[in-house]
Amino acid sequence: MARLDVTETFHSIMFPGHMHTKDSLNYATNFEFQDTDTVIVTYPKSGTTWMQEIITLVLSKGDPTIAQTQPNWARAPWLEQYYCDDVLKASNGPRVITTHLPYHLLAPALQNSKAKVIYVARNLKDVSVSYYHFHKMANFLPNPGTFSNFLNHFLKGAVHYGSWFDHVKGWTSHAKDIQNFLYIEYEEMCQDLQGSVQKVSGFLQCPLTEDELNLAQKHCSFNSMKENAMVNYTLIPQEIIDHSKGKFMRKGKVGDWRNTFTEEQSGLVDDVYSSQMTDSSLLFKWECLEKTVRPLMSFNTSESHTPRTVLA
Ligand code: PPS
Repeated sequence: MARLDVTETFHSIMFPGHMHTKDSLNYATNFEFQDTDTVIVTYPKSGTTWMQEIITLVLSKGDPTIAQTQPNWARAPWLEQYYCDDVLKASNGPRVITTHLPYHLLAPALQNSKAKVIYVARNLKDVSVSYYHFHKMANFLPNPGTFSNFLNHFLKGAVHYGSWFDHVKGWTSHAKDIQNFLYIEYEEMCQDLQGSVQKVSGFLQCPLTEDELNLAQKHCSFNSMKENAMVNYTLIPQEIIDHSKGKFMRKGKVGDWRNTFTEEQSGLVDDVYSSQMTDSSLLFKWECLEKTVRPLMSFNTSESHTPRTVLA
């Protein structure tokens, strides 16, 4: 499947035609989830591949064999991509499925499902920089032009997979409607990888011994994954991902946006963030670290698996 220049528009959201077709997107929205499924949900560049690796290692009790011999898309295929059905049919054992779809497109399929949903969110400034660099190397995404040009499109949601704001708000505001939901932030994974792996193992009810946990943590570190051809996308031919233009495992840092953003761009994002998130009670940990946008009055700590909320 080439279609490198094709954009597939589905429910007003653009998707790269290289991996998506109308049929594959319809397949995703009508998917029959099983209660034993684990579903990784992310906006692009938010820690998708990392969570795929963590889950693989949790399920294999820290044994890296599968992580080092099977590409991530074969272990945790993207639901909306054309090959998903074939991969799932060929798999045995509990299914791990990945998706970048917004909540409203998957909500009907997920209704009444007991599938375990893990939502990974990342600071939108770092997401925009990571996404910009990925556009430069991925020949199935449009040429991003300058960062300033890309950022304007990104803030309007006029990029592939749609608006970061709609994605994050859609999924987190419906966390309570999903029976088994774990919310985790990329920043938390960077700050406390062992704790994050433990959180995932607890959520998947797949306890690890201390040795297994240490092994899992070791193999999903940035440095291990950077060298692992099964997750660093070097298996993808040059004409599809141009590896001379960058690396998929690029920096893996929190706050790297500071090396790209001007002060003006940072202010613009803060303003758009404030206006777009007024109807959201979500308080990101990175907000606390960087600047508190709204006063922290009270956390809802009754359910550790759902996003923390602030009563403003
Ligand atoms: S994609 O294309 O949507 O699947 O991309 P995604 O996997 O969501 O995001 C890629 C970014 O995640 C970083 N990454 C990691 N950071 C820290 N530690 C580990 N182990 C790790 N694995 C992936 C990757 O480097 C991309 O971020 P940037 O900022 O570009 O480095």
